[in-house]
Amino acid sequence: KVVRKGFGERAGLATNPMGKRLFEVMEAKQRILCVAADVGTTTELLDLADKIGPEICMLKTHGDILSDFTSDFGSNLRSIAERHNFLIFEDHKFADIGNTGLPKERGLLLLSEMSSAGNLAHGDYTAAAVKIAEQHSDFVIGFISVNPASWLVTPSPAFIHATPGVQLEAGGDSLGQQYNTPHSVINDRGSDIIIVGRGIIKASNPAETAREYRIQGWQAYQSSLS
Ligand code: BMP
Repeated sequence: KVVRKGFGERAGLATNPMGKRLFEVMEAKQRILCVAADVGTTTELLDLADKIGPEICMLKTHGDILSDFTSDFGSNLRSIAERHNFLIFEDHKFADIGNTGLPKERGLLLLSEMSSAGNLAHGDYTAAAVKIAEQHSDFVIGFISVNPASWLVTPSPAFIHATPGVQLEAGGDSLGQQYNTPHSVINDRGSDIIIVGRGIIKASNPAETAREYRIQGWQAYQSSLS
């Protein structure tokens, strides 16, 4: 079991403004839930964002799977995010030369581990990701990780950990995704944010189900503080 500092205290330790804001939103809203909005159209995404907005600290998007991406989509999503006070995380598995990735008041979640079976992001790769984060803490706000408690001896409270592969029951899908429960992700694996896609977006009532994940997530966080 990992015992941690609270998000309010960690907000004061983050160097990147976006990382600081994320901790502040989590503390103020009492939310550690991020929904992976993997839907096919902008209308579905905006509708989902508005419905689940109150339950989340962050919404994760894959802009490139939207079939009807339009220029006003970004501003529409941003106004929903402002209304419900959540951050937007575009999940781009971004890898390019430095010049293409210059930060614009943004923060990066470095992929240190993956949730899919047989992936290659472990061992030396994960250790190198930690070093890169430490060297670039002005831009890197934390990690996408699966079991940080297993490789971080002394986790830096300034970095946030967000974990995909979360459902209310452990299991998997037919393509290698592996699921752990909110309690296990936060209490045993030492993460801070649960990222939930299909567990919520495929539910018959996504808003109601998001509420359930939100409650379980926050309870798990609170028990990790004592
Ligand atoms: P789901 O809960 O439906 O399995 O979705 C998980 C989400 O997290 C997807 O958007 C996927 O792209 C993302 N993700 C993941 O599942 N594993 C990783 O290692 C990294 C990810 O970004």
